[in-house]
Amino acid sequence: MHVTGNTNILFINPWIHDFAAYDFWIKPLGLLSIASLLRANNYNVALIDCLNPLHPQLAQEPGILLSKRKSSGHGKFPKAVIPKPEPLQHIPKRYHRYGITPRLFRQALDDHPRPSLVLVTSMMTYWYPGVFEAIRIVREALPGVPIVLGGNYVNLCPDHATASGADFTVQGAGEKVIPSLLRTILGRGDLSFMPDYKNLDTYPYPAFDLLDLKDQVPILTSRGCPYCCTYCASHLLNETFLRRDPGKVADEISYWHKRFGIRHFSFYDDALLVNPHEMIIPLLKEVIRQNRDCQFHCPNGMHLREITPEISKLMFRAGFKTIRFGFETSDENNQEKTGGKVNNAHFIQAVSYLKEAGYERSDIGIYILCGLPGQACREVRDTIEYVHAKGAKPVIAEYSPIPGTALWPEAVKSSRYDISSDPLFHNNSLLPCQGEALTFDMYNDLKSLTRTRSERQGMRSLP
Ligand code: B12
Ligand code: SF4
Repeated sequence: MHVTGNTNILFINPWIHDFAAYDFWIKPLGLLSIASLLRANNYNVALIDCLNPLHPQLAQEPGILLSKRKSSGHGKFPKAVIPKPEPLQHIPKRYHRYGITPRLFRQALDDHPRPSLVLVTSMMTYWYPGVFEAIRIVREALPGVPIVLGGNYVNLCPDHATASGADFTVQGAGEKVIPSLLRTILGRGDLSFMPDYKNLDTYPYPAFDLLDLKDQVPILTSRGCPYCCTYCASHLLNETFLRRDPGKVADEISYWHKRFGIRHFSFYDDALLVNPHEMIIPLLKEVIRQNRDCQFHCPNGMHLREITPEISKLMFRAGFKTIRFGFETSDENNQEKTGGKVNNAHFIQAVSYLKEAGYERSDIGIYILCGLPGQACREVRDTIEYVHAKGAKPVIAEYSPIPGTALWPEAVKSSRYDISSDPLFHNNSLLPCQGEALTFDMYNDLKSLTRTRSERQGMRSLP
């Protein structure tokens, strides 16, 4: 096939199929970055967002549960109960499709001009059933149109992704692979505008205008991370640590604020605070100077070791509202063994600086990893207590095993599931690597311990 002229390309953000999913400032940033690059090259781009909570016909759809959104860019997705996939039948919880209904999806496919190409993204590895369902429906509705699948699931489970039903599964950053992809599929790959991969400031801003719900905009000031923690995939997804110019990041924030009145921004960086003089300090100063009445949210954990009195004060003044930090454990041996990104002294110091700057305990969310291979309940409980005692808010982050990480072989050995055969078992809500030392009863008690932040109320079963 050889296509010329203004070609239509349809982008699909697929459903999430899971036991639970919360829109914690989730937007399809990677997909919209590719869309804006193609638009800059005169392609006609359109998006069907299966997660769109604003679809005008949602309320009339049978079986859909709607929920109110929060005003600051997060909230519940619409959802419907669906049958569990066969390998998850034994789990005594309801399984959902989060987002619009398949009927509305088919209708959107009919309403769009027939595309020459469909590009589908993917995020968590264990969300692949929603991706497969979207591809199946596109195939039925648009016979003969090539479908390409990319994103994190493909990057982390490339072999498994070949069963997706897409014509091509593509690994790597979309911006890099797009020219050869267009050449292979459309016979047209010479893009007149191409960014310089080593300079993130040459990328066009993501095409957030394609989203119906513009309640918040995610910002990426960098790609990758200089650390290499044993449980994390960052180094598998990014070859190097690349950063933007902080002034250009501030320009992007003010662009979205002026264009759509956006007041809430979420940072998706793996390492926002690292080498603070290169990014966060100049960025915060510029945000304060611009004085735009915006709020900033960091749902992805930041580095405690980088927190200083100056950064704390600047964050507070700039409107950094949701702050979360990766601590993982108070066991210093394990901190060292898993990558050494933080120690207890960093944590204690950071909390005191943040409080001096004006943050309250309830603002300072500290992620604690739960369900690591061989991990005992005691370690998690001690960490919750430690975090609480030092004046911050413990937040449990259930471990999701990721192929290719240093911890993966141990995860495979320790899991009661065959996690290497089916990514459904990577689902963190299954606690796939938990063992006798951390049973589900203990886990439930740990959850209520974090909620009540009390050592004594109803905690008798905790060893
Ligand atoms: C931001 C983020 C979040 C956000 C939400 C992001 C979202 N949109 O869904 C929040 C904070 C909510 C989140 C939560 C979690 N996350 Co998270 N998250 C990330 C993070 C840091 C960045 C994702 C991102 O947007 N990157 C930037 C964009 C530009 O990249 P991208 O989407 O990959 O797109 C590029 C390519 O993939 C490709 N591409 C994408 N689509 C397509 C399509 C085509 C056709 C092509 C050709 C190419 C292509 O091109 C794009 C541009 O270069 C990643 C790590 C990372 N560095 O990627 C982890 C990551 C995805 N998360 C991870 C984990 C473990 C979690 C949690 C389970 C953590 C926990 N224990 O609680 C939760 C689970 C959430 C849930 N169950 O609801 C793991 C993956 C786990 C897995 N099994 O898949 C990752 C990889 C981090 C890690 N620790 O290693 N996360
Ligand atoms: S510091 Fe954070 S992002 Fe970087 S490798 Fe460790 S867990 Fe991953």
